[in-house]
Amino acid sequence: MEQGQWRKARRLVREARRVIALTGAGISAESGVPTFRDAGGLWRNYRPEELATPEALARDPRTVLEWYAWRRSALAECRPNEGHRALARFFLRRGEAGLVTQNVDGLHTRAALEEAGEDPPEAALPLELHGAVGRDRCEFCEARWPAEPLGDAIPRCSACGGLRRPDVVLFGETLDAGLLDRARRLAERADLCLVVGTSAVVYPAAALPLATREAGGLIMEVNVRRTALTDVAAAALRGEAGTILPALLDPQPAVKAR
Ligand code: BV8
Ligand code: ZN
Repeated sequence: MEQGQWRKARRLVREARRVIALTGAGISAESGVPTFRDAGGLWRNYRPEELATPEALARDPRTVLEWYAWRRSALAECRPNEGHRALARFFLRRGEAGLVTQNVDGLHTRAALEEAGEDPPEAALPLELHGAVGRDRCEFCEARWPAEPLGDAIPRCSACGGLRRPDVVLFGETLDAGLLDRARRLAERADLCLVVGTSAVVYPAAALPLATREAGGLIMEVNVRRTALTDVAAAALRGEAGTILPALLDPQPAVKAR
């Protein structure tokens, strides 16, 4: 990336009063988590939009729950990468929350624990718009549990007998209204929306950067390729999140005056 654009991007970050970062599956690609729509994506011969739906879960719970069990086992080997950690450090330094993720892999939370220790300040923690695959919830009541390995029987809620399912938002399900409200307010008040590793096709999350722009803020994109947002971004940094984010966000050592 040429120097001028890089200097402009670093200045935009330095001068931003309020920043929201929206991340997608691309930020976890370097951690070995398969993305949704890239080649070699998530599942051998299904499309996530077909499997990750309440209809599929009702029609064929075993196949859907096996898919999530497979994803959980793949995730067990993954660790946060330098992109997750640079974002955790960035919001820790700024001291105010602004990290919003579409991902359900829990890697932003693990990066915050690695960067800020056992009880990270809220500023370093992500708003997980689509939930977390490391948790189960009951399809009927509010009961939640840490995810457990799938046994032979379809797991049931001990309190009400409802289906125990991953605590994620499936396609066609509504997001938690409170979380979405908080994310929208962060986007509207931000003067910079940093969009990292998302194809920006899934709504309502993909509307957040546009909310920043409509309120007069700027969009800055970090992605290995063009997306639906590239043309409306004030800066589009082409490359891998794990490489770009530390260089973009970490305070650089002051250049020694020669
Ligand atoms: C909703 C949890 C109200 C599950 C996810 C018809 C019926 C019903 C709904 C709809 C419909 N048509 C449209 C909708 C709305 C739908 C939607 O937007 N669909 C899309 C597919 C068109 N949205 C919903 O259903 C939402 N709910 O709207 O409720 C409603 C209700 C009923 C009817 C209408 C409306 C719920 C959406 C949440 C779905 N759940 N996850 C699970 O994970 O199992 S979303 C899922 O996709 C993941 O969370 C993922 O994060 C997300 C978005 O994908 P991306 O993150 O962008 O990943 P992708 O692979 O696409 O892109 C990766 C990017 O990274 C690429 O750009 C690549 O270039 C880049 N990259 C790769 N490597 C790197 C990199 N960048 C940087 N560095 C690298 N190294
Ligand atoms: Zn229950």
